[in-house]
Amino acid sequence: MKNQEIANIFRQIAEILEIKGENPFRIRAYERAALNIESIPEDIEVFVKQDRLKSIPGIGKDLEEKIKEIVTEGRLKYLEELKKAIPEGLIDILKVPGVGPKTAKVLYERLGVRDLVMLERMVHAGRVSKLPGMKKKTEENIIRGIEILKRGHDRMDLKTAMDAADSFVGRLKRLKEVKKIIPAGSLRRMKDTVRDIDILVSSGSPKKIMGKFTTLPDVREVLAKGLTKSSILTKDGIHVDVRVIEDASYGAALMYFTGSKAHNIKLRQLAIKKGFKLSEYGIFKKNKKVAGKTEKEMYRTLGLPYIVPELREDRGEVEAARGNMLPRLVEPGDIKGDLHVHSTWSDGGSSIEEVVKKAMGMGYEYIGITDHSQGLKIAGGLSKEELKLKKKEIDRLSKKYKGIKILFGAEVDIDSDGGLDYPDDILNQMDVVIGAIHSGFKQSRERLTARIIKACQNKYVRIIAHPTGRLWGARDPYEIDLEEVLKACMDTDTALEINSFPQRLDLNDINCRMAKDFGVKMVINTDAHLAEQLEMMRFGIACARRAWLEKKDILNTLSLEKLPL
Ligand code: DGT
Ligand code: CA
Repeated sequence: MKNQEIANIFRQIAEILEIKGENPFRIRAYERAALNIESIPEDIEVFVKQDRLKSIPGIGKDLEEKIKEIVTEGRLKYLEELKKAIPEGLIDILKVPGVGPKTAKVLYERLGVRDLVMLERMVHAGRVSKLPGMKKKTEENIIRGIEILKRGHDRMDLKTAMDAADSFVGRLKRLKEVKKIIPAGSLRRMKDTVRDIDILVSSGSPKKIMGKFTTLPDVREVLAKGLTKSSILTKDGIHVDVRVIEDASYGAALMYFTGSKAHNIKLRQLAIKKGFKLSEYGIFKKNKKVAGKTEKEMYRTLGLPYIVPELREDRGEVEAARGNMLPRLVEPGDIKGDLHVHSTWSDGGSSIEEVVKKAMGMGYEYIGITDHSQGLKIAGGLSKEELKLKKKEIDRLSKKYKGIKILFGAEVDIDSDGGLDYPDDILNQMDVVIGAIHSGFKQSRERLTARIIKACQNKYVRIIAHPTGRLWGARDPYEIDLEEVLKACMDTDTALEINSFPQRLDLNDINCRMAKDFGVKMVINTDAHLAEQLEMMRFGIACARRAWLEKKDILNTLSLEKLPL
């Protein structure tokens, strides 16, 4: 949890510096450090102890000191001083997507807007568009931005939920009274965003469990404490419920609280048809319990094979199960490599060698080193000369590490008209070329669609990265006509990425399922900016499984010789 705390502090610093109009590179440095820190799977305190902070991308001497101060003191003096320089509520206003520091300043100076509540009042009263330099469109954007912000607060990304759940499960497990413990709900279904965490415990001593749970150190507030169910808010504002269930009905409860609600309703209807009654306590025939201890037993009693949690959304899984037509979902062991990884050559924090070692540790056959292209200066994009040097380095490492194929590639920026940031005679030297949009998100749907289609038509582009550009809590997806893009992918043999970064998970499950229906191949990539982040693959796999994808639907389950790059 420390990682998130530090990331939040760095983000706040970036925001205040932004209002103060400081050097954009300095601001970006804090933002980048925040993003990297929150996506490290390990606890940052381990890095402090082992004196490895500088191995994190973007952490130099200065930020190293700051992290140490936060870890040891629990606060950062620099941030406290910065905060004094501006009105408090202005920081919240900056969180509205589409409101930059300049706008925030004008709103404050001309309308006295000091917080979100006032901002909302002013935009709805039409006062903002009357200000010099502001258009009706700005006002509409702010209204939409406030909506995004509110939604972002409502739910968290999957990794945040998983980390929080793991921490509670880890602590509660130590009680000998706990027989079984599993986080259920949307988290168990591996949904990309999660509203709250529902933990189920099987135990004969609920009182002991409730006592422990409600007094754990991460608890900020106990919302309810009952005999078998309690709810708390963590220090990060995450809502966690724990329910204690008897072992005899653990399977029934797990099924019920895993959901989804729609899946449960479907099962209940099926149970009724078969003359049963289904509830969170079990399956009953004329008031006699016939199943309940395990989920497998529950499904079997309903005449169904086991349905994995990722599929339980009432998107045809119950029908498929009845017909024995459930897909054989892709599994972590099927993945043979990661085709989208950054290194220190652009904005990554690990050297190519570190990435290669990590990839070998994961048992991969190949690894694509795809740094940013020249136009993306802020992310350290590579010039043509630097590309040559990078190629040399890859050749050197290829001789040293024979157990893995290191693919020379790039994440090439797609410009505002669909052109690519490197000419064809450079692209043709690469093993893997990924096209990606990093700017012009506000263009019309037609234009954005046309840009992607044009990139697909370039014969060297084999993959489109994070196709809709969404960043959870920060940016809605940009609008594209997915059907048109899918058609273009089919015509040009281009694959679409499932970006495994928890804030992205893009394409999402629903869009991936549509891609599968079209016959478009997907690639599950991590977009790692640090060797450890290759572990994010599991989130992308979860997304693929929720989309019913099988091994054959995914390019990077193919061995190197079969890879159509
Ligand atoms: P979320 O919004 O990310 O927390 O999503 P869930 O699916 O975790 O939803 P939540 O926490 O409201 O409830 C957990 C599970 O409990 C849900 O997936 C299914 C079950 N459940 C909750 N309310 C109902 C209900 O009214 N009917 C049925 N059949 N199941 C319910
Ligand atoms: Ca939930």
